[in-house]
Amino acid sequence: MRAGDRFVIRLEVQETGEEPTVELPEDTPLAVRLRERSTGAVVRTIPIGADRASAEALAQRIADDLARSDVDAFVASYGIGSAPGNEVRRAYLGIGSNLGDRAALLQSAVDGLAATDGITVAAVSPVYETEPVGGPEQPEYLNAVVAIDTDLTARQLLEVARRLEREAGRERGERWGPRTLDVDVLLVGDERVDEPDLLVPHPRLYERAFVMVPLADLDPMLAPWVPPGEAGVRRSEVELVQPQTQ
Ligand code: X6L
Ligand code: MG
Ligand code: MG
Repeated sequence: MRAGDRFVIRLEVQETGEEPTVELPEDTPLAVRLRERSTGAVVRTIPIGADRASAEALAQRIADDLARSDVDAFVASYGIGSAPGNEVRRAYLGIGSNLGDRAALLQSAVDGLAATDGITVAAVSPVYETEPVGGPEQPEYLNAVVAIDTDLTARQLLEVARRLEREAGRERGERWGPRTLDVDVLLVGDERVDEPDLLVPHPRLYERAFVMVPLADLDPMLAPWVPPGEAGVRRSEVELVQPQTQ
């Protein structure tokens, strides 16, 4: 397959992802973004600053490569989809459920992670019964944190998280509403991602007792203090099974 059939390069306003218009203030930060053609998912962001001519030149150069290369050659030469050097890193994912058979849904998330190529489940925290924070009135959550070893990038982990949520029958409704399964990418080694649809470390990680308490169980160094709200976080009878490594 030709790389241009799979990916599209766009010049975007960094904040909004929109196409820059002529009325745009001259100092608006721009980004050149490579996206999956079919889903629009961001594969790579190159922040450019406000220099529109440079941004256009870069986008054109990448567009030429997309037209010339096959997918494998393009992905290899741009290092897309892999951590630098493909090294394995420890990552932490938050899981939560407050609809349906919550314990079974959390266990299938853990099993789904273990069954994913490039992921080994290293540890699963205790499960907590937690009072809902934010959003409408809704049932209590079961929350836990999963430690994984992975050579996937934060972006690839986000795609895995979305697949697991979809497989759990999650329906997108009201913001912060009840859900069968929520999988959040909390930390991926020391990778930092700051893109419109993905922020790692998770920006509200340190404010949420329902994440920090189970995270502290796995590695107290990552959660040296636990935020207020601890009162709404109680150990559950539910125990998740750590799948055997394949
Ligand atoms: C003011 C306004 C203060 C909003 C906090 C906090 C909003 C957390 C959303 C907030 C605010 C969230 C879970 C949850 C959600 C979960 C528990 C969210 C997103 N997810 N409550 N609420 N467990 N216990 O997994 O985290 S919705
Ligand atoms: Mg969440
Ligand atoms: Mg989420």
